[in-house]
Amino acid sequence: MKIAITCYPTYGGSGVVATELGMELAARGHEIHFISYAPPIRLTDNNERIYFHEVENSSYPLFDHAPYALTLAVKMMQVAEAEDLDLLHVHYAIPHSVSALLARSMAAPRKLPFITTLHGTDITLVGNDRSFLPITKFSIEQSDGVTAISHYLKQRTLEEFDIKHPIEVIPNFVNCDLYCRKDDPALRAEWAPDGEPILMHLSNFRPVKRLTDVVEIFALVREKMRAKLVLIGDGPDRGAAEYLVRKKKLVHDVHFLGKQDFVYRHLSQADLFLLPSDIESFGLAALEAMACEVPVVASNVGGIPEVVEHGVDGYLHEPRDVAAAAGYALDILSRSDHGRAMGQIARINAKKKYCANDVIPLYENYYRQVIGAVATTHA
Ligand code: GMT
Repeated sequence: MKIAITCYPTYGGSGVVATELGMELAARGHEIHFISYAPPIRLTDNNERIYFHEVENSSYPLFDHAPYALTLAVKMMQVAEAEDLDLLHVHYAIPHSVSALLARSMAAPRKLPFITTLHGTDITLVGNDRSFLPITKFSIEQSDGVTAISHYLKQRTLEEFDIKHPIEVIPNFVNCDLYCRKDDPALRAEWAPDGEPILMHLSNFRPVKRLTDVVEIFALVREKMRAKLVLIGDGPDRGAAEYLVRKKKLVHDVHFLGKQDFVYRHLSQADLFLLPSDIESFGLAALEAMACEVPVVASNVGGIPEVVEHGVDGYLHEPRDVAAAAGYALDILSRSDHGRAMGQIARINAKKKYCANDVIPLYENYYRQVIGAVATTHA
Protein backbone atom coordinates (compact mmCIF):
# COMPACT_ATOMS: atom_id res chain seq x y z
CA MET A 1 0.00 0.00 0.00
CA LYS A 2 1.00 3.63 -0.49
CA ILE A 3 0.22 5.54 2.67
CA ALA A 4 0.77 9.12 3.76
CA ILE A 5 1.26 9.69 7.48
CA THR A 6 0.81 13.10 9.04
CA CYS A 7 1.78 13.84 12.63
CA TYR A 8 3.37 16.48 14.82
CA PRO A 9 7.07 15.98 14.19
CA THR A 10 8.13 17.32 17.58
CA TYR A 11 8.79 15.47 20.82
CA GLY A 12 5.40 14.01 21.70
CA GLY A 13 3.84 10.61 22.01
CA SER A 14 1.57 10.87 18.97
CA GLY A 15 4.49 11.84 16.70
CA VAL A 16 6.55 8.99 18.10
CA VAL A 17 3.79 6.43 17.48
CA ALA A 18 3.14 7.75 13.95
CA THR A 19 6.83 7.66 13.07
CA GLU A 20 7.41 4.19 14.49
CA LEU A 21 4.29 3.02 12.62
CA GLY A 22 5.64 4.42 9.34
CA MET A 23 9.01 2.75 9.86
CA GLU A 24 7.39 -0.59 10.74
CA LEU A 25 5.10 -0.41 7.70
CA ALA A 26 8.01 0.44 5.39
CA ALA A 27 9.92 -2.54 6.78
CA ARG A 28 6.93 -4.66 5.77
CA GLY A 29 7.10 -3.43 2.16
CA HIS A 30 4.65 -0.50 2.17
CA GLU A 31 5.52 2.88 0.66
CA ILE A 32 5.33 5.58 3.33
CA HIS A 33 5.10 9.33 2.77
CA PHE A 34 5.44 11.50 5.86
CA ILE A 35 3.80 14.89 5.38
CA SER A 36 4.54 17.51 8.02
CA TYR A 37 6.35 20.81 8.62
CA ALA A 38 9.57 19.06 9.68
CA PRO A 39 10.98 15.52 9.55
CA PRO A 40 9.61 13.56 12.54
CA ILE A 41 12.12 13.46 15.37
CA ARG A 42 12.11 9.67 15.69
CA LEU A 43 12.64 9.16 11.95
CA THR A 44 15.97 7.38 12.23
CA ASP A 45 15.35 4.87 9.46
CA ASN A 46 16.85 5.32 6.00
CA ASN A 47 14.55 2.76 4.38
CA GLU A 48 14.25 3.59 0.68
CA ARG A 49 10.45 3.25 0.86
CA ILE A 50 10.19 6.20 3.28
CA TYR A 51 9.72 9.70 1.89
CA PHE A 52 9.32 13.04 3.62
CA HIS A 53 7.26 15.91 2.14
CA GLU A 54 7.73 19.23 3.86
CA VAL A 55 4.80 21.58 4.32
CA GLU A 56 6.24 25.04 3.94
CA ASN A 57 4.96 27.78 6.18
CA SER A 58 3.54 30.50 4.00
CA SER A 59 4.45 34.02 5.09
CA TYR A 60 2.46 37.01 4.04
CA PRO A 61 2.10 40.31 5.91
CA LEU A 62 -1.64 39.73 6.24
CA PHE A 63 -1.16 36.45 8.10
CA ASP A 64 -0.44 36.95 11.77
CA HIS A 65 -0.48 33.16 11.96
CA ALA A 66 0.38 31.08 8.91
CA PRO A 67 -2.65 28.95 7.90
CA TYR A 68 -0.87 25.60 8.40
CA ALA A 69 -4.07 23.52 8.17
CA LEU A 70 -4.62 24.85 4.65
CA THR A 71 -1.07 24.44 3.34
CA LEU A 72 -1.07 20.94 4.82
CA ALA A 73 -4.33 20.10 3.00
CA VAL A 74 -2.90 21.26 -0.32
CA LYS A 75 0.30 19.27 0.22
CA MET A 76 -1.73 16.15 1.09
CA MET A 77 -3.75 16.48 -2.10
CA GLN A 78 -0.65 17.08 -4.23
CA VAL A 79 1.25 14.14 -2.76
CA ALA A 80 -1.81 11.91 -3.18
CA GLU A 81 -1.95 12.78 -6.86
CA ALA A 82 1.78 12.64 -7.56
CA GLU A 83 2.38 9.41 -5.66
CA ASP A 84 -0.96 7.74 -6.31
CA LEU A 85 -1.64 7.26 -2.60
CA ASP A 86 -4.14 4.70 -1.31
CA LEU A 87 -4.76 6.38 2.01
CA LEU A 88 -4.03 9.30 4.33
CA HIS A 89 -3.45 8.38 7.96
CA VAL A 90 -3.44 11.37 10.30
CA HIS A 91 -2.34 11.27 13.92
CA TYR A 92 -3.91 13.78 16.29
CA ALA A 93 -7.25 15.18 15.17
CA ILE A 94 -6.53 18.89 15.47
CA PRO A 95 -5.94 20.15 12.78
CA HIS A 96 -4.73 17.11 10.82
CA SER A 97 -8.10 15.45 10.25
CA VAL A 98 -9.57 18.75 9.07
CA SER A 99 -6.74 19.09 6.54
CA ALA A 100 -7.27 15.50 5.40
CA LEU A 101 -10.98 16.17 4.98
CA LEU A 102 -10.19 19.15 2.74
CA ALA A 103 -7.62 17.14 0.77
CA ARG A 104 -10.14 14.35 0.22
CA SER A 105 -12.73 16.84 -1.06
CA MET A 106 -10.22 18.56 -3.34
CA ALA A 107 -8.99 15.24 -4.74
CA ALA A 108 -12.51 14.15 -5.83
CA PRO A 109 -13.54 12.37 -7.96
CA ARG A 110 -10.32 10.53 -7.15
CA LYS A 111 -10.84 8.46 -3.98
CA LEU A 112 -8.65 9.51 -1.09
CA PRO A 113 -9.84 7.87 2.13
CA PHE A 114 -8.41 9.10 5.42
CA ILE A 115 -8.07 7.56 8.86
CA THR A 116 -7.80 9.63 12.02
CA THR A 117 -5.97 8.20 15.01
CA LEU A 118 -6.83 9.84 18.32
CA HIS A 119 -4.03 10.09 20.87
CA GLY A 120 -5.40 11.88 23.89
CA THR A 121 -4.95 15.60 24.26
CA ASP A 122 -6.66 16.08 20.88
CA ILE A 123 -9.76 14.85 22.73
CA THR A 124 -9.16 15.96 26.32
CA LEU A 125 -8.12 19.45 25.23
CA VAL A 126 -11.64 19.92 23.91
CA GLY A 127 -12.79 19.56 27.51
CA ASN A 128 -10.89 22.77 28.27
CA ASP A 129 -11.59 24.65 25.07
CA ARG A 130 -15.09 24.03 23.75
CA SER A 131 -14.41 26.08 20.61
CA PHE A 132 -12.57 23.05 19.21
CA LEU A 133 -15.53 20.73 19.75
CA PRO A 134 -17.65 21.26 16.61
CA ILE A 135 -14.78 21.03 14.14
CA THR A 136 -13.10 18.10 15.92
CA LYS A 137 -16.41 16.21 16.11
CA PHE A 138 -17.10 16.99 12.45
CA SER A 139 -13.71 15.84 11.21
CA ILE A 140 -13.87 12.65 13.30
CA GLU A 141 -17.32 11.86 11.94
CA GLN A 142 -16.19 12.60 8.39
CA SER A 143 -13.16 10.27 8.68
CA ASP A 144 -13.36 7.05 6.71
CA GLY A 145 -11.84 5.29 9.70
CA VAL A 146 -11.13 6.28 13.30
CA THR A 147 -8.82 4.57 15.74
CA ALA A 148 -8.03 5.28 19.38
CA ILE A 149 -4.91 4.13 21.18
CA SER A 150 -6.72 2.79 24.27
CA HIS A 151 -10.15 1.65 25.41
CA TYR A 152 -10.16 4.55 27.83
CA LEU A 153 -9.70 7.05 24.99
CA LYS A 154 -12.39 5.43 22.86
CA GLN A 155 -14.86 5.68 25.75
CA ARG A 156 -13.85 9.24 26.57
CA THR A 157 -14.28 10.26 22.90
CA LEU A 158 -17.72 8.70 22.64
CA GLU A 159 -18.83 10.48 25.82
CA GLU A 160 -17.20 13.84 25.09
CA PHE A 161 -18.34 14.07 21.46
CA ASP A 162 -21.51 12.07 21.53
CA ILE A 163 -20.65 10.53 18.17
CA LYS A 164 -21.99 7.37 16.68
CA HIS A 165 -19.01 6.78 14.40
CA PRO A 166 -17.39 3.40 15.16
CA ILE A 167 -13.96 3.68 16.77
CA GLU A 168 -11.44 0.88 16.45
CA VAL A 169 -9.06 0.45 19.37
CA ILE A 170 -5.56 -0.23 18.06
CA PRO A 171 -3.18 0.15 20.97
CA ASN A 172 0.24 1.73 20.95
CA PHE A 173 3.09 -0.68 20.40
CA VAL A 174 6.78 -1.15 20.91
CA ASN A 175 9.42 -2.86 18.80
CA CYS A 176 10.17 -5.71 21.20
CA ASP A 177 13.43 -6.62 19.41
CA LEU A 178 14.84 -3.14 19.83
CA TYR A 179 13.33 -2.39 23.21
CA CYS A 180 14.81 -5.10 25.38
CA ARG A 181 17.21 -5.28 28.30
CA LYS A 182 20.78 -4.61 27.20
CA ASP A 183 22.96 -3.81 30.19
CA ASP A 184 25.57 -1.15 29.52
CA PRO A 185 27.85 -1.05 32.59
CA ALA A 186 29.76 1.99 31.28
CA LEU A 187 26.57 4.05 30.90
CA ARG A 188 25.29 2.91 34.30
CA ALA A 189 28.60 3.83 35.91
CA GLU A 190 28.37 7.31 34.40
CA TRP A 191 25.11 7.96 36.23
CA ALA A 192 25.54 5.74 39.29
CA PRO A 193 29.28 5.25 39.91
CA ASP A 194 28.75 3.48 43.23
CA GLY A 195 26.13 1.06 41.94
CA GLU A 196 23.15 3.07 43.21
CA PRO A 197 19.72 2.08 41.82
CA ILE A 198 18.53 4.27 38.95
CA LEU A 199 15.07 5.83 38.69
CA MET A 200 14.14 7.17 35.27
CA HIS A 201 11.53 9.41 33.66
CA LEU A 202 11.03 10.23 29.98
CA SER A 203 8.54 12.76 28.65
CA ASN A 204 8.08 16.12 26.97
CA PHE A 205 8.15 17.85 30.41
CA ARG A 206 4.72 19.42 29.91
CA PRO A 207 2.75 20.30 33.08
CA VAL A 208 0.50 17.24 32.62
CA LYS A 209 3.56 15.00 33.18
CA ARG A 210 4.11 16.39 36.71
CA LEU A 211 7.89 16.53 36.36
CA THR A 212 8.24 18.25 39.73
CA ASP A 213 6.37 15.32 41.30
CA VAL A 214 9.05 13.06 39.79
CA VAL A 215 11.65 15.10 41.68
CA GLU A 216 9.53 15.08 44.88
CA ILE A 217 9.14 11.30 44.68
CA PHE A 218 12.87 10.91 44.13
CA ALA A 219 13.65 13.22 47.07
CA LEU A 220 11.50 11.02 49.37
CA VAL A 221 13.27 7.89 48.11
CA ARG A 222 16.64 9.57 48.54
CA GLU A 223 15.85 10.25 52.21
CA LYS A 224 15.75 6.50 52.77
CA MET A 225 18.41 5.15 50.40
CA ARG A 226 21.15 6.01 47.97
CA ALA A 227 19.76 6.38 44.42
CA LYS A 228 20.09 8.37 41.21
CA LEU A 229 17.46 9.96 38.99
CA VAL A 230 17.84 10.21 35.20
CA LEU A 231 15.47 12.57 33.35
CA ILE A 232 15.15 12.26 29.57
CA GLY A 233 13.36 14.90 27.51
CA ASP A 234 12.83 18.60 27.56
CA GLY A 235 9.95 21.03 27.76
CA PRO A 236 8.31 23.83 29.70
CA ASP A 237 8.70 22.33 33.20
CA ARG A 238 12.43 21.71 33.01
CA GLY A 239 13.26 25.01 34.71
CA ALA A 240 10.91 24.30 37.62
CA ALA A 241 12.38 20.81 38.03
CA GLU A 242 15.95 22.12 37.95
CA TYR A 243 15.06 24.69 40.59
CA LEU A 244 13.51 22.01 42.82
CA VAL A 245 16.57 19.78 42.40
CA ARG A 246 18.80 22.61 43.57
CA LYS A 247 16.45 23.50 46.43
CA LYS A 248 16.46 19.91 47.67
CA LYS A 249 20.26 19.71 47.28
CA LEU A 250 20.05 16.82 44.86
CA VAL A 251 22.20 18.29 42.10
CA HIS A 252 24.70 15.43 42.31
CA ASP A 253 21.99 12.78 42.19
CA VAL A 254 19.87 13.99 39.26
CA HIS A 255 20.95 13.85 35.61
CA PHE A 256 19.11 15.88 32.98
CA LEU A 257 19.92 14.27 29.63
CA GLY A 258 17.74 16.45 27.39
CA LYS A 259 16.15 14.99 24.27
CA GLN A 260 17.67 11.69 23.23
CA ASP A 261 17.47 9.34 20.26
CA PHE A 262 17.49 5.58 20.75
CA VAL A 263 15.92 5.84 24.22
CA TYR A 264 15.93 2.04 24.64
CA ARG A 265 19.67 2.27 25.39
CA HIS A 266 18.90 4.51 28.35
CA LEU A 267 15.72 2.80 29.53
CA SER A 268 17.60 -0.48 29.64
CA GLN A 269 19.80 0.80 32.46
CA ALA A 270 16.91 1.79 34.76
CA ASP A 271 15.68 -0.05 37.85
CA LEU A 272 12.41 1.83 37.99
CA PHE A 273 10.38 4.11 35.71
CA LEU A 274 8.22 6.93 37.10
CA LEU A 275 5.16 8.32 35.30
CA PRO A 276 3.11 10.38 37.78
CA SER A 277 1.04 12.20 35.08
CA ASP A 278 -2.24 13.95 35.80
CA ILE A 279 -3.71 12.27 32.71
CA GLU A 280 -2.37 9.82 30.18
CA SER A 281 -4.49 8.17 27.54
CA PHE A 282 -1.96 5.38 27.15
CA GLY A 283 1.51 6.10 28.54
CA LEU A 284 3.80 4.99 25.73
CA ALA A 285 6.96 5.73 27.71
CA ALA A 286 5.81 3.29 30.42
CA LEU A 287 5.34 0.57 27.81
CA GLU A 288 8.79 1.26 26.35
CA ALA A 289 10.31 0.93 29.83
CA MET A 290 8.41 -2.30 30.50
CA ALA A 291 9.72 -3.82 27.27
CA CYS A 292 13.20 -3.09 28.65
CA GLU A 293 12.31 -5.03 31.83
CA VAL A 294 11.79 -1.94 33.95
CA PRO A 295 8.93 -1.97 36.49
CA VAL A 296 6.77 1.16 36.50
CA VAL A 297 5.30 3.34 39.24
CA ALA A 298 2.61 5.48 37.62
CA SER A 299 -0.61 7.28 38.38
CA ASN A 300 -3.83 5.36 38.14
CA VAL A 301 -5.38 7.49 35.40
CA GLY A 302 -6.71 7.21 31.86
CA GLY A 303 -5.30 4.30 29.88
CA ILE A 304 -2.35 3.57 32.19
CA PRO A 305 -4.13 0.67 33.95
CA GLU A 306 -4.48 -0.97 30.51
CA VAL A 307 -0.67 -1.01 30.34
CA VAL A 308 0.57 -1.38 33.93
CA GLU A 309 -0.91 -4.07 36.20
CA HIS A 310 -0.89 -2.92 39.81
CA GLY A 311 1.25 -5.16 42.02
CA VAL A 312 2.31 -7.33 39.10
CA ASP A 313 4.60 -5.36 36.78
CA GLY A 314 4.51 -2.08 38.67
CA TYR A 315 2.35 -0.04 41.02
CA LEU A 316 -0.41 2.52 40.48
CA HIS A 317 -1.10 5.44 42.79
CA GLU A 318 -3.51 8.36 42.83
CA PRO A 319 -2.22 11.33 40.79
CA ARG A 320 -0.18 13.81 42.86
CA ASP A 321 0.18 11.35 45.76
CA VAL A 322 3.97 11.56 45.85
CA ALA A 323 4.17 9.82 49.25
CA ALA A 324 2.38 6.73 47.91
CA ALA A 325 4.55 6.75 44.78
CA ALA A 326 7.72 6.99 46.88
CA GLY A 327 6.49 4.11 49.08
CA TYR A 328 6.03 1.91 46.01
CA ALA A 329 9.38 2.99 44.61
CA LEU A 330 11.09 2.03 47.87
CA ASP A 331 9.28 -1.31 47.85
CA ILE A 332 10.77 -2.06 44.43
CA LEU A 333 14.24 -0.63 44.96
CA SER A 334 14.91 -1.88 48.49
CA ARG A 335 14.50 -5.49 47.38
CA SER A 336 16.41 -5.64 44.13
CA ASP A 337 15.46 -9.29 43.41
CA HIS A 338 11.78 -8.29 43.73
CA GLY A 339 12.33 -5.34 41.36
CA ARG A 340 14.13 -7.54 38.82
CA ALA A 341 11.33 -10.12 38.94
CA MET A 342 8.69 -7.40 38.43
CA GLY A 343 10.74 -6.05 35.52
CA GLN A 344 10.84 -9.46 33.88
CA ILE A 345 7.07 -9.79 34.23
CA ALA A 346 6.75 -6.27 32.78
CA ARG A 347 8.47 -7.42 29.60
CA ILE A 348 6.33 -10.57 29.39
CA ASN A 349 3.17 -8.46 29.75
CA ALA A 350 4.36 -5.84 27.25
CA LYS A 351 5.08 -8.61 24.75
CA LYS A 352 1.69 -10.24 25.29
CA LYS A 353 -0.33 -7.31 23.97
CA TYR A 354 1.86 -4.58 22.61
CA CYS A 355 4.62 -5.90 20.35
CA ALA A 356 4.87 -4.18 16.95
CA ASN A 357 4.79 -7.60 15.29
CA ASP A 358 1.25 -8.12 16.60
CA VAL A 359 -0.09 -4.56 16.45
CA ILE A 360 1.11 -3.48 12.97
CA PRO A 361 -0.99 -6.17 11.23
CA LEU A 362 -4.04 -4.66 12.99
CA TYR A 363 -3.31 -1.38 11.21
CA GLU A 364 -2.68 -3.15 7.90
CA ASN A 365 -6.02 -5.00 8.15
CA TYR A 366 -7.83 -1.82 9.11
CA TYR A 367 -6.30 0.04 6.14
CA ARG A 368 -7.47 -2.70 3.76
CA GLN A 369 -10.93 -2.65 5.32
CA VAL A 370 -11.27 1.13 4.99
CA ILE A 371 -9.87 1.28 1.44
CA GLY A 372 -12.18 -1.59 0.42
CA ALA A 373 -15.24 0.01 2.01
CA VAL A 374 -14.59 3.38 0.34
CA ALA A 375 -14.01 1.70 -3.04
CA THR A 376 -17.39 -0.06 -2.79
CA THR A 377 -19.40 2.80 -1.31
CA HIS A 378 -18.44 5.38 -3.87
CA ALA A 379 -18.14 3.07 -6.89
O1 GMT B 1 1.28 13.90 26.29
C1 GMT B 1 2.14 13.67 25.45
O2 GMT B 1 3.22 13.15 25.69
C2 GMT B 1 1.88 14.04 24.04
C3 GMT B 1 0.66 13.38 23.53
C4 GMT B 1 0.64 13.46 22.04
O3 GMT B 1 -0.45 13.38 21.53
O4 GMT B 1 1.67 13.58 21.38
O5 GMT B 1 0.63 12.04 24.02
C5 GMT B 1 -0.56 11.31 23.94
O6 GMT B 1 -0.32 10.31 22.96
C6 GMT B 1 0.63 9.31 23.36
C7 GMT B 1 0.83 8.37 22.17
O7 GMT B 1 -0.35 7.76 21.78
C8 GMT B 1 0.12 8.58 24.59
O8 GMT B 1 1.04 7.57 24.97
C9 GMT B 1 -0.03 9.59 25.72
O9 GMT B 1 -0.60 8.92 26.82
C10 GMT B 1 -0.94 10.74 25.29
N1 GMT B 1 -0.85 11.80 26.31
C11 GMT B 1 -1.89 12.15 27.07
O10 GMT B 1 -2.97 11.60 27.02
C12 GMT B 1 -1.62 13.24 28.04
